[in-house]
This record gives sequence, C-alpha cells and structure tokens, in this order.
Amino acid sequence: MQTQEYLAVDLGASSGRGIIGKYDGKKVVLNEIGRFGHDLNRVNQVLYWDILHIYRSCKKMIGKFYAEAQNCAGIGIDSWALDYGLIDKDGNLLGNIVSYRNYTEDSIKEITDQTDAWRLFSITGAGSLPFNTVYQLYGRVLRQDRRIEAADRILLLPDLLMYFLTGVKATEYTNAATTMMLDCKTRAWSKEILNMFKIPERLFTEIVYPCTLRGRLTENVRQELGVSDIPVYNAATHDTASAVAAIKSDTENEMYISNGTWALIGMETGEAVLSRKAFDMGFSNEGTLQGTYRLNKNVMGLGLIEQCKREWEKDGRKISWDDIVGAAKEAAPFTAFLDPDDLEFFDLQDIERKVRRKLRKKNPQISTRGEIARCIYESLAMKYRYVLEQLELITGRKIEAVHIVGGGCRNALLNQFTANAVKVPVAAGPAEGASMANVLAQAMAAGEIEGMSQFKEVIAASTEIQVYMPQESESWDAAYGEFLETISGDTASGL
Ligand code: LRH
Repeated sequence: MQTQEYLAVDLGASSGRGIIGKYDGKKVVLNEIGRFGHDLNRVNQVLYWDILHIYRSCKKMIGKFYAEAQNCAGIGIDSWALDYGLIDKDGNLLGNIVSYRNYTEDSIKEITDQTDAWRLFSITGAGSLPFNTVYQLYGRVLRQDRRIEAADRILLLPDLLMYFLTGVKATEYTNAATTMMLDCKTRAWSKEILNMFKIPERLFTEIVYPCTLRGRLTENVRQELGVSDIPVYNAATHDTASAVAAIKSDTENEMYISNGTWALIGMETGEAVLSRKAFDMGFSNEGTLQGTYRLNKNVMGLGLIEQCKREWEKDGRKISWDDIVGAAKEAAPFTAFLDPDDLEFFDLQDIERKVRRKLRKKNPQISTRGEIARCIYESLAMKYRYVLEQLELITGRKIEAVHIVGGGCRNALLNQFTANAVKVPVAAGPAEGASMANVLAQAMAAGEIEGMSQFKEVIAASTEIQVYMPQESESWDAAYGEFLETISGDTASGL
C-alpha cells in the first residue's frame, strides 16, 4: 500500500504536540513536527485553560502537516479528560474553559454531601473523583450559573476542537465515559443522573466511537490555512485510553501504568467492574479504544516532580531531567516516604514547600533536591505496588507483569524502582503511546487496519520495549511496611 501520513495532536496539561505518523501497512513511524506550551491562567481564583491559544496552535500544526506531508490522510486529537466548553444556540463558545484543577475542599463537600456516590458508580462505573465533569456541572447548577441556561450543547475538549475544525458536534465515547454521566451498560447518557443534578438533557450530543470519521475540515478552516479537505477522525480522544491502546500485552494478567503528570493505573476488564470493593478502593471504569472498559485508578504521578522542576527553574537556570534523576540516584534510599495522593498536592502551586513540610515531620534530615526527587520516585513505585495489590483483590487475578507507557517510561530509574516494588517484570514503552494509538485509530477508520489484532501487531512492530527485572526485593519489601504507614488513610480513593 501507499504510505499514509496522519497527524496526531496530543494535548497534555502543559504542552501540546503535533506528531506525524507514517503508516506503510506494517509499521508506523512517528515524527514530531511541532510542540507548543500552554498554561493555566488564574483569574479571581478560577483556573482557566487558554482554549483559543490551544486551538490556534492546533491550526498551526495542521498547516505544518499540510506543508510537510506528501499524503495528508487524516487528523486526530486526544487530550486530558473531563473538561468541556459550552456552546450556545448559534454555535458559539460561551466563555472560557474552566479547568478541573479548580477543586477546593469546600466545593466538593458541598456537592458530595448531596449526592450518592455509590449510586453514581453503579450506573456509570466512574469512581467519585471530585473533579468529575458531573460535579463541575452540578457546581454551576447550584450557583445558578446563567451559562447553563444559555447553553445549547456541552462538548468535551477534543470534541470542542474537532467541532471548531469540522462543524460537527458529537461526543467521543472514551471521554464521555470519564464524565460520570454515561450509563456503562447502555452506553447512553444517564437520564437518572442528569435529572438528579438538574442538568439539562438538551446539552448532550450523540456518542461516537473511536476509529470512525468525525467530519472534514470546514470551508472556512481550509481557506484560512490554505489546506485541502483533510478528514478528521475520532481517535480515542481520552489520552489515557489512547496510551493504553498502545500496549501489546503478552498476558491477560498485566497491569498498565500510563505514566505522565498523572499515573493512571489499571487492567483491561472488558465489561465494567461494578463491585463494592472497586468502588471502596477508588477505582473507575473507563472506556477503551475498542469500546470496552478498563478498571483504572488515578494516582497523582510525575506532576509532583514536574512542578518541583518548574519551581527550581524559576531563577532562570534550566535543570535537565538527567540532572534530577542522577541526583536521585546518588541520594540514600528510603529516607522518607510521602503519599503522592495527599490532597494537599492536588493544587500543584508551591509544591516544593508542601513536600518539604510533609517530609520534615517524618525525617528532618531531608534537604537536597536529589533526596526530594528520590523520595518522590520511591513513593510513586510503592504506590504502584499498593494499587497492584488492590487490583488483585478486586479482580481475583494474579498480576504477572506491569507495562508502563507514556513520557514517564523514559525514566529508567523509576522503571527499575517500579520493578523492585511490584516484584514482577516491568515492560516500558512506547513513550509516545497516545500519539501512536491516535494515528492507528485513524488508519483503522480509513480502512487501512482491519481490526484490533492487526492494530496490536502494528504496535508491536513499531515499538521498542525495555524490560526491567525486579532487584533488591528484600529491602523494598521491608520498606513497603513503612510506606503503608505513611499512606494510612489513603486518599487516592476519589482523593
Ligand atoms: C490524563 C488524564 C486522566 C484524567 C485527567 C483529568 O491526562 O486524562 O486520565 O483523569 O487527565
């Protein structure tokens, strides 16, 4: 077949990337063509995403794609979940996009006191993360926010961007499943939940599935960018769903970790797991690229160290990840632990001070950046073991391997710590999993890939996997007890 080129736009919490995937029928080769930064903007204590900047940057990527590729076969977008824009009757955006990071303990208490999280879980399979879309919307209903009245449609972030590009309003399944409003048995918006929260039904669009056509660039967009009518495809628009789709497992009993600002940890289960245990332990059933479910837990991941790095660079001096990881390697092991899911860390502002304060209680000696980094990495690895044990309890399965995808899998020290903590082999790669699956979802929609088994074969042919075997298991085992003491009162369960 002729090599096809697809553009994957992958949006993360602080940057977005445009990646061209060249697919020749057997393998996909990724090439980053551009990257842009974006940041939260705090106005009167509300945190907003800069959606117009993000949209402009996506358009730039499309222009570049058209200029560089021989054969522009499609465009797909994936991003973080949960956040949305409201569209009025004329199809215009109503206000800026508020970030799910706007969580405050008071606001969530106000909302959770009035809701039955177990009932919501039973219907949607979604765990009660206080920043779920449903809670954000209910907060607006309680405050009688006039934009809800004025809105005609709600669109999740990638759906909103695809609407700007194609004029088509629809909601892609993997992101819909994170909102806590989608019935996990019927895969339709739950009327019971919408009624419960007085959220108008008219806001909700049709659900569409990954690996299908969304639409084509509108005449206006084509003219503005000087490009042809390139098709826009539905990738698994939830970045985590895309990242997990980029794993080719050798066993059913494998746990994944999608390692980035968050660590998203879980297993593919097919159907949603709606047991009381899964609920009590703070798991969510999230959608997969193939339209099924995976059992997932959110752990506050590398965001902690990423934010420390940002703060350390405030004086203008750049620090590399090699420096940070190198210093962590030099530091003494197991001097202190923290719970990465400590609620105090959710607002990442001023993180180094928060981390130091926690550590001082346990170990006043911790002082260097290397020690802080080591403590964060060791604590994350221990938390992964903790979640692995929870997954085994819920599913009754013995986990035989762990697979790490996402940017965080470039960190060999953390991969090794993880293998030591979980005591099973850890496979790492691909780092660009979300983009790879985004590209292949487009190829599938275009009829160039026939089904999931071919999809996974292409993944395997296109990825280099590094395997880490457990080491020093005895000392990690001994230290795990100490870690458990640190997290007693684990808040990861819905934070
Ligand atoms: C990771 C992620 C995660 C969600 C969070 C909001 O980027 O999509 O799966 O829980 O962002």
